[in-house]
Amino acid sequence: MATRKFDLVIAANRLPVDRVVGPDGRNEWHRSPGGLVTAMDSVMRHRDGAWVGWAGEAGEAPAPFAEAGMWLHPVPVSREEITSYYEGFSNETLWPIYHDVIVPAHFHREWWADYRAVNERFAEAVCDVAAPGAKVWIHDYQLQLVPALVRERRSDVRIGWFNHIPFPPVELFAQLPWRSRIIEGLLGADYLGFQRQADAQNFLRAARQLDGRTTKGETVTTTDPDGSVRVVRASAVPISVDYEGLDELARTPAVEQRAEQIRASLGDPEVVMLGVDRLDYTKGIRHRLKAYEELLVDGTLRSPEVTFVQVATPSRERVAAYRQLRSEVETTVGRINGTYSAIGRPALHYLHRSYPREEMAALFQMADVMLVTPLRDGMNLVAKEYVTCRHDDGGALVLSEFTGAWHHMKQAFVCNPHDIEGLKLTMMRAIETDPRQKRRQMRALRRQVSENDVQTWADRFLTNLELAPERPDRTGAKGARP
Ligand code: GDG
Repeated sequence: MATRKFDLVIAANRLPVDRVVGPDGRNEWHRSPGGLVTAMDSVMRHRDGAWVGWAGEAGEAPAPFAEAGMWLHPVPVSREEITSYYEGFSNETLWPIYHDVIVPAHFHREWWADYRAVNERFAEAVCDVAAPGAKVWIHDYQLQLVPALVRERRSDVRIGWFNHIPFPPVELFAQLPWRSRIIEGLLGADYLGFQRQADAQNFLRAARQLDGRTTKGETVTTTDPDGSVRVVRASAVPISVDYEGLDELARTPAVEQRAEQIRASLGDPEVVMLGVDRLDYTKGIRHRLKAYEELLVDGTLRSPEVTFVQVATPSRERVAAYRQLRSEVETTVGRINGTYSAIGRPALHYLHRSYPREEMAALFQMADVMLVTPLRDGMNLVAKEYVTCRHDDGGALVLSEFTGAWHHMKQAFVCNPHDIEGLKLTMMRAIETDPRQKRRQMRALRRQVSENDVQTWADRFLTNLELAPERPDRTGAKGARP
């Protein structure tokens, strides 16, 4: 059977679904967790396109199939490559470097070799499904070589790349032994999108300082292997949430009742604080718990009048730094509960599992204070989801200034999570500020997110891709557009 071709092709490390074997032994596909999938799933439901990605299991890939209105094209990744390309180079080399080296980065040449090999495989799969002149939208740090690899094979397609995580300052990026190869890989694109302007600038600076490229404003000039000169644009397009869909879900009677039920099952405390994160060292969970514990120790907060619910979705459990984090978090949870809980009334509810969307919406709705305290985060969708679910204008958002979200959610209670005293004061302000003032802040936050939702983000990205500087110009002059 001939491969189907599409005018829009998405490539991301993971497909948006996980295989679950149903009770009748047949394959069922359930939505996989994480920020990228949450965002792109709603974008792709409004567009006819193909999604190229890994299906999440080692070895042979399932045949391409249609699911949830999309054409899914699985790319095989072997067991060794899961260790080297995914857990190794993506999550132990790039992830720490791109997040301020919160934990040390590890460099291994074998990991790099497999990263390259898997990127080649993704590029081939993209070329298989891309129609002539298609738009190819590549996602994230796992696929930074794909733009150039696609261009080598297909000069007819338009290539864009979006980074969901921060792009590091040049001093950190410079540590990467393969930094020039990564810059080269990315410059295969026509357009590069980043969460913050600072990320785009970091990239431009790296291209100039480390690789001697000419940059001007938001553009870099590059020469392709065939000698043609192109201009690549790098700018900020901040991601957002499906405001309409989530707002609608949060207003359903089932979700509203569930929110009341959760609150009642917590013993109707005066204040419920909530954290929702993948269990990742970038999310500042330890800092948040430390601040909460100190507020209990000094008697500023008392359990059971106040309680804290922390959902910590399991993540990257085979990577040592994540296992270490889990063990530290769980020790702290045990200590806090051992000291401050009453029978049947824990001071801290720690939930190491994932929940359906409806349950998340109910949790957001019942929480008086949402704690979003990352040490570094590309955007943080949880902050935007929380305000989207607060159609009652209730609640208060504590937001770290080290998230991309902070740049346009300045009406939140802003914190520096490294400053534990400051974090404690901000948590108390979020609890004690006059409710009318808090409602004003929440209304402003909701307006901001509703006017800049995920569809706006996707439209902006695709328009930027469309308008990106023109095709190769063999005279050596810069492209047609700035
Ligand atoms: C990366 C960047 C950037 C979490 N637990 C459950 C669940 N989730 C959902 C949340 C949210 C998503 O996962 C997490 O998104 P974040 O943005 O908070 O974080 P990352 O996974 O690190 O995402 C990040 C993002 O990409 C998008 O560009 O914002 O900076 O690191 O949507 O609600 N969803 C469900 N059950 C859970 O238990 N249903």
